[in-house]
Amino acid sequence: MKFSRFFSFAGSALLAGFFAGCGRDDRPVLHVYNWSDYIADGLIAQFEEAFGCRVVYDTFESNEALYAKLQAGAAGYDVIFPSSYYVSLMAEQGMLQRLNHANMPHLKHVDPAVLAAVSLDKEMTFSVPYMTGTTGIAYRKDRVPDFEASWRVYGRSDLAGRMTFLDDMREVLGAALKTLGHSLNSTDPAEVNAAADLVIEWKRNIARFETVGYKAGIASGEFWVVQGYNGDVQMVIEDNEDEDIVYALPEEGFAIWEDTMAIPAGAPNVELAEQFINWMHSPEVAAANIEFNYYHCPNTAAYALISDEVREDEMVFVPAETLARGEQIRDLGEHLSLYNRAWDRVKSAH
Ligand code: SPD
Repeated sequence: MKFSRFFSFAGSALLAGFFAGCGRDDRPVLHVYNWSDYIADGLIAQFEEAFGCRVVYDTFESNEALYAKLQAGAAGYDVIFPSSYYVSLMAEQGMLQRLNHANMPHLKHVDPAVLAAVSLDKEMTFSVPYMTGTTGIAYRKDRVPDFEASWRVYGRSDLAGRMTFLDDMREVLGAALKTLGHSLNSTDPAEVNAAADLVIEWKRNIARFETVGYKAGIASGEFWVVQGYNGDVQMVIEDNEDEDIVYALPEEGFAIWEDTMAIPAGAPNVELAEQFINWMHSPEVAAANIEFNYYHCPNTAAYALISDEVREDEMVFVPAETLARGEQIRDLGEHLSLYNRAWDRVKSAH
């Protein structure tokens, strides 16, 4: 972690502690629930200052964890960041509020091309796009010089114990489905079960399912092959200035996804939540987030504000011909339980 990354969070925590310690912190509170490592340095402190509020920031590592926590009755979040394929499910179950666009003028900057091509909630009824990205394989070329861009690498017993998969059901089963030549949104029980069987076979070669620690693991050399999200891998490469780490998109195909911002039903502070989502799409803030996260935030006004280096980085702004080899993760509707059962089988297999 860069020093600045650490100090922005530490500074924010100290400020909150100072107010709390003096017993005179009557600022309104915004509760944000986001993925780890997913907002630029200092932005939370900037928002607190600009809106005279305090932000309580909590993180999760998978859509399943977010959904399960809210389903279990966790109340109190004002802004959450589900992937688009969970938005319709949550909306149908009354877990999300309709968004009032009149209170969010910066939504005019949301890139219409991305809304048309990638977003599932195209009218932004319940969610606003935050970042889009891909899921591929990062490997250490100093350790695996004969790497081939295929999910079949997970079958290599010579790399046993040096590989990780994300702890992300759709991503892992999706990789196996693509390897078997199927859609990663397949709802055919035979195909999904065959994918689970393949992951169980691969499981003997992986160290663990890991969504956060794989980044430090590949940087330190503990892991040599990891399934990862493009921006997270790029962050590891940049932070460690490590040219031996390479991101590859497997020949069989890969996942394309979009993470969004939404307001859960029962959010205590809707006004502040709307201000936060709106502010996240102000051009300067969106640009800061692209530069920090190395993901594509679909905000047309931000594109002119980012460095040429990032704008021309094909890991961040993935060319259309590359995206054409991927497949977007979609909502499975009633078939989600098929995947849940397959995933349970993968997790409990020895
Ligand atoms: N560090 C933030 C990573 C966010 C990844 N979200 C994508 C999930 C798609 N399954």
